[in-house]
Amino acid sequence: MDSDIRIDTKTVHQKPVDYPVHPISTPIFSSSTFVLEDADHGARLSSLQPAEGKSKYLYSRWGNPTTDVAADMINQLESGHRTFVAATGMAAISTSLFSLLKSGDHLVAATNIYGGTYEVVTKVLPQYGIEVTLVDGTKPEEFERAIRPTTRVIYAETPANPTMSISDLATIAELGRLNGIVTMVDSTFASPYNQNPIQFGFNMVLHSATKYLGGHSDIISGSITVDGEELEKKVFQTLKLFGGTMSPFDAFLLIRGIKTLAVRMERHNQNALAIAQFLESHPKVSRVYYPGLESHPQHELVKRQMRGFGGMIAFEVEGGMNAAKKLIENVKIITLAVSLGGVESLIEHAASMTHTMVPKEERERAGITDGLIRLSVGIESAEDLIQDLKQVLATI
Ligand code: LCS
Repeated sequence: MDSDIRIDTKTVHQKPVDYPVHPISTPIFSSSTFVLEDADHGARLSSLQPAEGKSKYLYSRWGNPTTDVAADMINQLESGHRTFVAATGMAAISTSLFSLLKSGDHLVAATNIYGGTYEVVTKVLPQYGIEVTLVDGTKPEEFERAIRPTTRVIYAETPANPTMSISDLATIAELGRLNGIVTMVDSTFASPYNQNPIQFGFNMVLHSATKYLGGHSDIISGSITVDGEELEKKVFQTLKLFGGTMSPFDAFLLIRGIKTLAVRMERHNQNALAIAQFLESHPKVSRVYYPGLESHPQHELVKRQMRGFGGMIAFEVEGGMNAAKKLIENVKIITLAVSLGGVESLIEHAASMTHTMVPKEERERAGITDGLIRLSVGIESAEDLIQDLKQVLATI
């Protein structure tokens, strides 16, 4: 820099960064904007035209090299056409819904969904003139009956939070295809290791990447995978305008997390099956919901659409709410906290925590009783986790 340039100019300008190096780990490109080579370069990117031989980045709300690497990794795992990453799972869900629904349109959604999603579909969407019909996510015939000429989206979550109920991916996808309706599924509980809904014909797959994809309980993030160009355009438009874009710092942690997804999921699957079997055989446990148990009412369907059964278990103990509270407060290795999908085991009470916004009547119908406990099984030793549950169950 010229020596006659003043200090206040010198402090803000650095030598432009050139990247002849090839780091094995993706750097955090924490830059809101990107240098344009000339006016035409800026004009082309701003009007969504390719700029041959020049950088494709204009502004980080539209796209960023670090967040793009995370998105591409998830896209590979889901075998999608394109994946977008979002600031949170809820940003992914609301961006997806708002990119396809307008006033006068109709949405058919499963009742068995995460509490926050339930609030969006029952409270927020109707404020914008979008009509919603809720159906039992385990019954494809209810989705079919609810379809109207104005239905634009079918929304499901499988396995569903917290009762592990399953939606039939192939049948619901076919319903959407025959009626020209976009099918969208929240696949967070399965993770791409255990389930790939696009293979069954679903059009959009959503994740709270806060959970298994991130895997370490250190970020809030989301993803949207689409199966074709038309949906890609719609989602990109809404994401960049609503602005629920992921931060490059979070993308760095997400990339780091995804690298160990397979080994983590293998252990989550093994541990959860062992714990579900232990709980099922315990006299103080009245009910266990785990897709990998033969007693799961949809176990045959589960085997058709999931490669593994995941790390999430819900169960009821004898003694209802009081016994459930005692259990979640007295475990020693397992931690009392909401959220899921991290390496550490977490336990919570769904009716008063994650699903408190769902009306009691609706909760009861979905199986979310006051005595229901949800356990996110981590990657610790299964024997230690079983021992932990055993010692508390003996006291209730
Ligand atoms: N989808 C599912 C299935 C979820 O479980 C959650 C969050 C979300 C979407 C929203 O994702 P976020 O914006 O939080 O990344 N589930 C939570 C839970 O069960 N306990 O705390 C949060």
